[in-house]
Amino acid sequence: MRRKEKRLLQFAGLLIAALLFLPNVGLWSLYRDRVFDNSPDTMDRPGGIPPIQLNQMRKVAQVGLDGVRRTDWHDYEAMRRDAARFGNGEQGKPFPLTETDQVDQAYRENGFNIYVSDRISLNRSLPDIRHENCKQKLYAEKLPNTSIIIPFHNEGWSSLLRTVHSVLNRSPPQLIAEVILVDDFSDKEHLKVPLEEYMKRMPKVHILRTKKREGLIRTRLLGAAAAKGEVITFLDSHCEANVNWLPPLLDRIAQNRKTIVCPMIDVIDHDNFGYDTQAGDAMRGAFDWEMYYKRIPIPPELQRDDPSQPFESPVMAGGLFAVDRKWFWELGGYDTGLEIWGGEQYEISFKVWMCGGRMEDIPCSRVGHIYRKYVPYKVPGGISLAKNLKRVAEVWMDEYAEYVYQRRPEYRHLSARNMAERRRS
Ligand code: LR7
Ligand code: MN
Repeated sequence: MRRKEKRLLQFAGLLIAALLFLPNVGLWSLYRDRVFDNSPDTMDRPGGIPPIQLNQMRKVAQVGLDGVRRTDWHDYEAMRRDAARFGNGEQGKPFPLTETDQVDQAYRENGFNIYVSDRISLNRSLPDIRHENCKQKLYAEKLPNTSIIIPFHNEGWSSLLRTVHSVLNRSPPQLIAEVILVDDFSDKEHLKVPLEEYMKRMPKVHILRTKKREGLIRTRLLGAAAAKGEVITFLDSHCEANVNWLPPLLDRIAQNRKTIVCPMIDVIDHDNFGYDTQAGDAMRGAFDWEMYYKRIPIPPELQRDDPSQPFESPVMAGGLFAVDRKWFWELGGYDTGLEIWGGEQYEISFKVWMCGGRMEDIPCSRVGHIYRKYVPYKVPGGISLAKNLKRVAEVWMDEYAEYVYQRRPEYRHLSARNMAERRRS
């Protein structure tokens, strides 16, 4: 009898411990759900949580011919929770705008409608618009972890926080070493003490600040210099990471550390915050002789039968990519003579291709970005995009810089800081 009671007690103890501590079962999982959820206008869907197919719950692992153990990295529990959300902007739906929502003031400070952003949950759900094949893919069980680096200058409160929430909500925690927010000398009050107070509840998030306005290039470098993760992943300060966005990026770097990878960049509408793919998905980055960035169709001979496969890209859009941290520094990081905005996407792209690395777009990784209506921030006097572009062309394009001068004769006599010094180094 006694022994039986003891057994019973032991069992009860174990049960309580499991309830408290087991991930996804225990009470901590409830805590994790709630602690970040300060959502406006979000309720559980009437009629309960939609069922999820059983085959989607199965976590599989396989050993490939290369001996690498691969696993299903999807977080089905989080996906189910997302699917159950409804309310303003949920499932990436456009916010129903009235004319009063579209006053100029809403756009002035950010170049997008911050009133709408403020009325959408920081944890809003997004539509899973990946190619069907992405849903079956397995990635290495052992992946490098990453520091996420987000530079910002006078970013809106809800757009910045939604970036951070989406990353933490949709990434396997063990793959996120830290999130580094780097403030490029913002003067908005909400980005000072209130941001620090808010981030106290997110121990992985650190805030660094520049001592003067540096521009996005040196601001990213400040974050990268502090980063401890094996990989660094840069994002703009107004993004939303979509389902299982991170493992497909890290997996390519794990296979070849000299690969720089970019997610597919989806569009978050600057008026209504609807989430959608960019027009024409089978496109990749390019530029013309004016150094104007554009996306052009992937040439037919390079198109894959399976559109979920990674493909090579000559130049990246700039803001959203992951790179092995040591490789980033072996490439020399960014040219610190590039000011405020622009040109750095070519510089890093040219270097990776010229130094024996490669650059890829990864269709199974999707991240939304708010394309602004206009640039809201000031650029200090004497600084211009043209100078950055000239500098990149002169340093890296050799005789091809001449083509740029033919199209932009006014670049020829621009003085771009420290050019000779850069070439020597
Ligand atoms: O002075 C500044 N200091 C900053 O820290 C100016 C900007 N920033 C921050 C800003 O808060 C944001 O997080 O730097 C980031 C990029 O600035 P944006 O959002 O004003 O740039 P963008 O989205 O208009 O421009 C694209 O091209 C830039 C060229 O320098 C950068 O590479 C951006 O990261 C890049 N954005 C993307 O690639 C997302 C897809 C858009 C495209 C194409
Ligand atoms: Mn941006």
